[in-house]
Parts: sequence; C-alpha cells; structure tokens
Amino acid sequence: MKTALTIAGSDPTGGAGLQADMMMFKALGVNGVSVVSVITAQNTEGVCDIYELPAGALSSQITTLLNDIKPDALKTGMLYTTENVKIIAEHIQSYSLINLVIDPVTVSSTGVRLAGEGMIEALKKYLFPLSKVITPNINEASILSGVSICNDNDIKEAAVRLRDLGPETVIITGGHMKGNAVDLLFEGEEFIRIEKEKIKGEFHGTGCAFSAAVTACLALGRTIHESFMEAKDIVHKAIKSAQSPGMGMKLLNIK
Ligand code: PXL
Repeated sequence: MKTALTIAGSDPTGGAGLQADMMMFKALGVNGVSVVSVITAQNTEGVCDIYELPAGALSSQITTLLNDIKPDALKTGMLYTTENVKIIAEHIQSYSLINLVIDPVTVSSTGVRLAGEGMIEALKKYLFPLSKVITPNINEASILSGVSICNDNDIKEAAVRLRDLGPETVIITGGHMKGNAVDLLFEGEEFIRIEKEKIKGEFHGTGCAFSAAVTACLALGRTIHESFMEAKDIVHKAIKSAQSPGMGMKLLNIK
C-alpha cells in the first residue's frame, strides 16, 4: 500500500487540516500518516485560537516517523511559523522526500490569518523550490505573487510568477472567483483549465481536500494531470454532498 504524509494544523471540526487530509487519503485508498504543525481551536463558525507547538515538537514528530516510514508523497497545510517552514524544508532534503504538494494556507474561510509574521516569505524561499505542486486558491495566489487577480489573464500571470519561484507545477483553484469554478494548471508551457459549475454555499476545507487528493494520487503514481482531474472530481462530489454538523459552514462529505 502506498503512503501519504500530511504536515498540517489540527482542526477539531475535521473539516480542514490534518483530519480532513487523513479522510481524503483513506477515501483514495492510500495509507495516511500525519504530523501536527500547529493547533487551532475552532468550530464551523470560525477559528477562535491558534497554539504553536513547543520547541522541538515538530522536528521530533517528523524524524521519529520518517526513521520508520518513507512516504510516497507528502503535503503541507497550515504551517503558521517561519521556524516550522525551515524545519520541514530541512527534513525534506535530509530524507530526500519526493512528491511534495504545498497548500499555502494563509487565511481561513472566515477571514482569520493563518500565517504568522514572515511565514509567507519563508514558504516561498525554502519550500517552493522543493515542491512538485503548489495549490493556492485565488486569494493565496494573489498574496504570494503580488498580482491582483480580477480575470483569467491575471490568474495566468500569477501562475507564471509563482512557477518562477521553483515549483514544478502551479495549480490555482478558482472556487473563490465570481461565476464558474475555474482551476488552472501550469507546468511551464501551456495552461490547462478546468471549469465546473459552482455549488452554492459556504464550505470549509475545500483547499485542504483538494491538495490532499492531489497528494494521494501522486502517491499512487498518477501523473500530475491525472491527479489534478481526479482531485477536482472527488472534491466536487464531496462539496455536492456537504453536511452541516454545526451552526456555521458546511463540511465536505469525503468518500
Ligand atoms: O482551510 C484552511 C485551513 C487549513 N488548516 C487548518 C485550518 C484551516 C482553516 O480554518 O484551520 C488547520
């Protein structure tokens, strides 16, 4: 069985973060392993508190796990601190990990900042050059590239700029744009675009689910194009059958 690793924040609702990633790995038939990078206190109405881990806790979790299990692919989610970014980059290099998917989490669905001081710059400098794919949404792509995104051409411009920072592939997910949900994949030559009808509602964890699905597919040995299509499809289905366990946003029904 193939193994995928997530290094991400804990979300007690299970709608996002490492809990959602593990569900997606399972749904795609991949053995999931997880390392927690930061702890959030939240419910479906929003993020209340963010707690950093004690010094050494991230590094210890990664080395202990990797001394035993070598993942076929891995993803990063909410990392929050510059220090976390640097630790992860060091371990990816020292353990020669491949198939790194970066979900550059910066803001929650309810608008709370999920990136501490300097984290975004560190992500670009230390992790992007090691990655196979980065999967920003429109807001994240705009923050990371400096391009203010209003139309399809702006998305392409952002993708080109982001790829110049080192990732092999850039996938910008467009579910947060007005109109249909348009996702764009850029590997350096042509732009590949998938458009799907947008489903009405406020959903939590779509970015986590998408990047986890891409990671699982890469672990299974699929190409980046196949992973993109399959991830888009499974997330679309999970959004269509989303549930409301609480009083706030809907959570995806990953299966
Ligand atoms: O959806 C982004 C995200 C990722 N990871 C964690 C989160 C959130 C949003 O709230 O809490 C842990």
